[in-house]
Amino acid sequence: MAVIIICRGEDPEGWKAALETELPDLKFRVWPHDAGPAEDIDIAVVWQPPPGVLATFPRLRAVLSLGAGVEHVLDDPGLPHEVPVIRLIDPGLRSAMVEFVTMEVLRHHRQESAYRLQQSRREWNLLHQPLAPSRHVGILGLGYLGRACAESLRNLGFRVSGWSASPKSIEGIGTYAGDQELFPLVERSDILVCLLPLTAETEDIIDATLLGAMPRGATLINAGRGRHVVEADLLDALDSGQLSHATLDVFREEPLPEDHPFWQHPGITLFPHAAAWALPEDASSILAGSIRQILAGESVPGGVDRRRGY
Ligand code: NDP
Ligand code: OXD
Repeated sequence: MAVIIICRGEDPEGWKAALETELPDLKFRVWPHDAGPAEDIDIAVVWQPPPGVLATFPRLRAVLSLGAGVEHVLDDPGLPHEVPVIRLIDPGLRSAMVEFVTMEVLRHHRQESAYRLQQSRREWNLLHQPLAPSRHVGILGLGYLGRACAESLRNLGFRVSGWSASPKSIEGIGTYAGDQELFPLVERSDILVCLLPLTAETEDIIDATLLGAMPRGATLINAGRGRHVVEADLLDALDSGQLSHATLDVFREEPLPEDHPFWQHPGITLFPHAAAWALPEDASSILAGSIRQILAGESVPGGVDRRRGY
């Protein structure tokens, strides 16, 4: 019985050491150099596993994502059908996302880019500054992360609304659900935050039609996935003044290619997928709890509905 750690662009040895401390009686392996016999593997802990690798473990009982998003697992055409996929529900990652979204909403709200431009020109000029209650923030996705961000912004006094697949009721937050209620939310969002999972329904959701429905001069914060945004439509919206600014943390191709127009665009603030990530020292106890439950045949929080895609 063993757990294999398969992660690209992450620190597999750091995860291994942290998980060994939590579960000293279990064997942990690191793919590919220390994978051992494939038939030993019961559980895979993964971030962006190469397509086809998970299919090579004949006794696999569960796949645990090292992130909240799971499209990096579900996109694998060889993923065994019957094996449960579990997304990470990590309070540390949630706190980091709340920090990131709050920081960027405040930066847009307080006109940070305009003041930095003025500074570069040695201009001393006070800009009209509305207060938070006159600014409407819309959040696409009211799940584990989106809801916490919505509540943080509500507590700062912003008018906050959120959009989800199923109806919700959250104190002090306007709630919208389903395809018919997307545009009523978008039309009133001075600042729109995307915290959706990437699924067949949400891919390319931020396109010319959606951007055109936002109030003129609005801003976008995308911390969901790059494939939520139609890049050419976003550039058009920024160049025409329909959008005044966009903060982008995630991209269709990561790392963002060196010659990509986003790098130099004055209307874009860019982060290298840095909004929130799971840390071995925080998240290993959560993963260890899930591993224990799986091995005991119990149900585990964060189970993914493969039909929905999240
Ligand atoms: P959850 O699964 O908890 O929440 C997803 C939310 O999106 C739910 O409210 C869900 O609605 C809603 N949703 C999904 N599909 C639709 C749809 N078709 N129409 C309307 N609403 C929809 O996910 P998390 O909050 O944990 O994470 C969200 C995403 O954030 C991740 O999938 C990942 O892509 C991204 N992320 C990015 C990070 C970064 O560093 N940039 C870090 C971590 C995550 P309902 O509640 O009704 O199911
Ligand atoms: C995640 C991420 O999905 O870091 O957790 O993007």
